[in-house]
Amino acid sequence: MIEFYYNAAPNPMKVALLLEELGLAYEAIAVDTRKGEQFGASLLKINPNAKVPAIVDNGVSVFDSNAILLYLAEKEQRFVPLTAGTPERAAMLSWLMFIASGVGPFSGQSVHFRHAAPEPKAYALNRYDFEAHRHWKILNDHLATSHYMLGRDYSIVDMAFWGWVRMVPYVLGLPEVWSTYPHLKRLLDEINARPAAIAAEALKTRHVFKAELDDEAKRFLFPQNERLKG
Ligand SMILES: N[C@@H](CCC(=O)N[C@@H](CS)C(=O)NCC(=O)O)C(=O)O
Repeated sequence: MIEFYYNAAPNPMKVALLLEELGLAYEAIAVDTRKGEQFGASLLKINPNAKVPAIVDNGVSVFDSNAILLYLAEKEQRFVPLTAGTPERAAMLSWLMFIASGVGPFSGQSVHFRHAAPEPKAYALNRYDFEAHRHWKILNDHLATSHYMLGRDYSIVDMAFWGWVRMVPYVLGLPEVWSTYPHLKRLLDEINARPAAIAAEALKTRHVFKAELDDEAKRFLFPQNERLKG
């Protein structure tokens, strides 16, 4: 059985969706990052980056959400174009890495500076808000002419997209944002209706995660701030 180290944040949820889509047997192991559980020795052995998601599949450790998506999809030979050197495989790698290296990090920083950072933050918030919008607009424009991220076939790229697109109103601080990005919303709604997405969303109800972003949680999540204390 696959061990799945997770919390309810966007990157673990991508993997929860794929595990459900594949119908694989897995044990969901809650990692409460607001309590510092990501720094526990057992998780560090699996993911030296001290973050979720991570999996152990029959003794094989994999960390980083998009690496896990690719690993599981290739192993199961589903939801991924497999033939090297083809346009389909090239498009899959391009969009998967675009989400991994652009959409996720810029959206994450937009959340941080909008919702958590102390003042003054106008410069940083403007940079990350701008970049988050720019990345989401690229996806919205792509989805205007492509049903799924890779055309006609639902794939791990849509699952990587789903992890983050659920959060777009919070990421951009705009509850009404869907009128600007209707094609994002169209695919979000479609994926949300899939039984696997409903099961992935229900996962977090099995565990209790700390809700407060208090001083202790901030020390674990933003350890860099300790350097600013005199
Ligand atoms: N590149 C990693 C990022 C993972 C990541 O940032 N995970 C967050 C939850 S979405 C986390 O574990 N945060 C706890 C921390 O930063 O200490 C991935 O895609 O899996």
